[in-house]
Amino acid sequence: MKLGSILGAAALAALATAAIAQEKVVNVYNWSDYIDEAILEEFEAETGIKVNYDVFDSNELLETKMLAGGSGYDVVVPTGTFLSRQIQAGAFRKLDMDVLENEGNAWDTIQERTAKYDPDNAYSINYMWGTTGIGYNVGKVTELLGEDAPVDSLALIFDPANAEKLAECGIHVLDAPTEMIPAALTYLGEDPDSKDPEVIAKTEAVFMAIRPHIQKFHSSEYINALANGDICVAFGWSGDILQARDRAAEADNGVEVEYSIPKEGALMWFDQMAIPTDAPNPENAHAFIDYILRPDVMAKASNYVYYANGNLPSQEMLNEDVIGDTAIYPDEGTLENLYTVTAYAPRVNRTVTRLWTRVKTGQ
Ligand code: SPD
Repeated sequence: MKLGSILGAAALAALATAAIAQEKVVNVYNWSDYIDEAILEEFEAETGIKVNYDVFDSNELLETKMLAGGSGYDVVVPTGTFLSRQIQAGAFRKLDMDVLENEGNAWDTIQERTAKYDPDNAYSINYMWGTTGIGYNVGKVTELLGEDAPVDSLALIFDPANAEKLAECGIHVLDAPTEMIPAALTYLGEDPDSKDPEVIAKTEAVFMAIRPHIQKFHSSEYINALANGDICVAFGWSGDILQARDRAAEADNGVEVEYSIPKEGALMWFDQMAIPTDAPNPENAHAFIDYILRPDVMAKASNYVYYANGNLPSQEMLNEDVIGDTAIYPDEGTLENLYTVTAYAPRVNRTVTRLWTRVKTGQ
């Protein structure tokens, strides 16, 4: 090979290396089934920042990464209860509000609630919020439990007599003790936010009584399982169940899925965008969060995933089947039926984790 060609190849290689070194990226770790991917493409086209997008379906998994450090993520989306513990552990950096031009779009009604987990909302900003309730296949549940099936009650799942009958068509519940224990406490008439180990221990008998009738403990598979008619009941997250409803309608497979907020009370939660302390690209993280905070972008996201968001001006751009659905944007009456919870202290958390392992293994 001639010297000139060798030099030319070397120069090209150096240029390519420089281009790679300069490529702007943002590494995002979000919940599964939680964004319209067109939003990511539009962000990339507008900013030139490439989005590396990974998903999870468990706060516990995210927390393990945040507490260990070195995750490589720039933007993550913990739920408020977990966020508060992670802020205390020093896992997040304060947001630079001067850079977040769209921060003023935050809805004060939601910010008042999220301040319970992130005082002054200094470390996080709301992405979506929602409730945890019952998704059900209308036809199957009516067939097995009759017209008076208690589809708006925790008894649909927690009463062993109902669970036994519904086992025939399949029940999934979340693999999330911080969701399931408050629900079981509510069923027992106890405070869902109880931190008393003796009170929490009462839920073990409730779970063990229905354990043989639960097909799966999983926090994302229920969307397709409900939509395909593979299961008939899921205790899961509001928007996920509404996405299952739409997937079934699109498939035109005769499956009718509905979501109900249990009359005994349901958990209201808040998923918050935050930047890890050791994020490799904090500037790009701010650019990403600021883009998401645009009202048109937030509206597009909510219209796609059927979750409410914490962005006030986006509400004018929401589809009527989102802003007008009280299962997504609860009215005053529905709000009265919702509760929030706070994080477990480490000692109680260990009790909860052990209890949940026994429940899942049935031992
Ligand atoms: N598919 C997205 C589900 C988002 C659920 N967020 C977790 C809420 C925890 N309470």
